[in-house]
Amino acid sequence: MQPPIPPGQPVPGESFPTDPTGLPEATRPALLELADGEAFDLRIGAVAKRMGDTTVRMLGYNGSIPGPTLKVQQDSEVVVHVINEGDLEGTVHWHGLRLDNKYDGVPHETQTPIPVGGEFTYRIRFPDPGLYWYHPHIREDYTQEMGLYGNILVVPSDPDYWPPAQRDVLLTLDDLLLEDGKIAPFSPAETTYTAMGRFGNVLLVAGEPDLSLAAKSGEVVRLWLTNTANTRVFNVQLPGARMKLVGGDSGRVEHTEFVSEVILAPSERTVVDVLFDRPGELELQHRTPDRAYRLAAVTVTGEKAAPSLADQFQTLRRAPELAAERQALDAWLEAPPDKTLALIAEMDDITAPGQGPVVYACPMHPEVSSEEPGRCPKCGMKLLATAVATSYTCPMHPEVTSDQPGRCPECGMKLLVTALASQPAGREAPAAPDAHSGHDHHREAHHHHGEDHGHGDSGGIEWEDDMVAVNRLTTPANMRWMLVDRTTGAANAAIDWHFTEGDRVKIRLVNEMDSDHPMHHPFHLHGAGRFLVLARDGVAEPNLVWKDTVLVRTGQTVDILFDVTNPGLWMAHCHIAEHMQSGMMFSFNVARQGAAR
Ligand SMILES: [Cu+2]
Repeated sequence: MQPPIPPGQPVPGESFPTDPTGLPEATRPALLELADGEAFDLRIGAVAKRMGDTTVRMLGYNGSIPGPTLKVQQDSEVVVHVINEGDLEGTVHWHGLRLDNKYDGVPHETQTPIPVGGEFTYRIRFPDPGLYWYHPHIREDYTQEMGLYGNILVVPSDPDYWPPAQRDVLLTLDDLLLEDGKIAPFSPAETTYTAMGRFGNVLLVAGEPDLSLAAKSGEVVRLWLTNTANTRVFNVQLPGARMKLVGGDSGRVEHTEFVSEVILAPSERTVVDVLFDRPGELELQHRTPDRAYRLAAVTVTGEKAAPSLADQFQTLRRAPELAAERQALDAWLEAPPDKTLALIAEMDDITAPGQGPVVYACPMHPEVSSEEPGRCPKCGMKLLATAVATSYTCPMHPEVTSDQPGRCPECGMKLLVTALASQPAGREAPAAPDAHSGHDHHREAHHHHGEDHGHGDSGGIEWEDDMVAVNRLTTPANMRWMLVDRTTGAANAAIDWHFTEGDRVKIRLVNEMDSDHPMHHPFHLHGAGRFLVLARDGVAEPNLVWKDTVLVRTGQTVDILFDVTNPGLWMAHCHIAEHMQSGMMFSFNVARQGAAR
């Protein structure tokens, strides 16, 4: 059931505005260095954004995409005066921050939505160093996709918290779906692309479709990466330079380590130090098992960086606060989970009403078909109707035909199907971004998308939209994503969890293969606390870091240890925007210590 449409909201059937004429051109994000207690305005409004040879209408904070980068000191507080001049009512969620519940930006729960033309003032504190971000929490499948996201860099009180680096470069990773030079339409009435989320075909890095970076020889650059996409998982590599993992969602990692790639699911952050040891033309890339995309061109000049940090770059460090957490890890690994959540989907047949589906096929594996409904033996996905009957005939009286199922008026026999029309359930070429990638990067050779989800070369990740036609037609009405509490059986909003400030809770996340569409989910907990990943499929996490989002791959079981620190009513949800919009979320209570529950 759709709730009634509040005044000022678009009416179903109407579309969001798309005309960029007369709008200010989107600018580069400003760096706002904010002192403790400082206040500033954050204005949501429409902008014109150049995308290759076309210009589209998008939304920005203070006229830029991404919005301004907030640079603040750990333990400081700032006041943000939000003015909503966007397309629909909104809130601002301060992602990853452990903050006062009333400023968490959850509509109808922690605040009244800010109407178009309205304002709201947030007081935001920053207890933890690291990289965070802000975005809307109403229809973010639309609003966040339109450009409403920005970073927060919290500078640690301890000057030795991070290894030395010459420069900070903040990069949001996103994608946008363009069709015929326009942003593919959204329905104001409902979220579409509910099955896999909305994949884009243009990659936007720091808001740019074709970003160029420069570095000096011997320079150590810290890359602060945030995945702001609706659903796309990024696997970031930088061939020709050395990459060292130094941090994650909330602060530094237990031990720094040299890596060749980092994987970020929607809303996850990763901090890597990069040493460019010699001059040359490099590429920051996103690499799936099948393709490589250029995220940015990197020109390393012959100019030498001074002073040289090359020696310090070789030094690997440990974080004592996380080494201390590791001491207690064995006990937590052995402990039974306090809560177990299953991640599953229910999907209706996407067929015209009144026409019985007669052939079922897997949208991911079209060679798999059946006359009966069921699941794909290769990937576990629910088989979808691919053909429907368009003509029925009585076998005894061939002159009796109908376009509806029924019985023969002559003899009462059930009419049998005599003609079929195919449905748009067949697998298509994925709508993959090919923006500015050289031909040599398209290694199309074998696009065998995970022979077996979770075990094949896809690694339990849906890297592309492999069922575009079906995905586009899915909405919360025909596709229901669910978090199910395996103890109580309650699903989504019916889940009723109560914790107390100071609790540590072991939560088991089970991404079930027995689901109408098994796929990965980035599971996010709001600022009631932060968590450590304990184990993935029973394997202890080798490098701890405080997190607010964890990627649960297809078929995977992930155990997390949630450190509950902030009282209030908080959300848990999948961070694929379309999954959350289809209901894959719930709220839980955290009581103050000593307070009666
Ligand atoms: Cu999900």
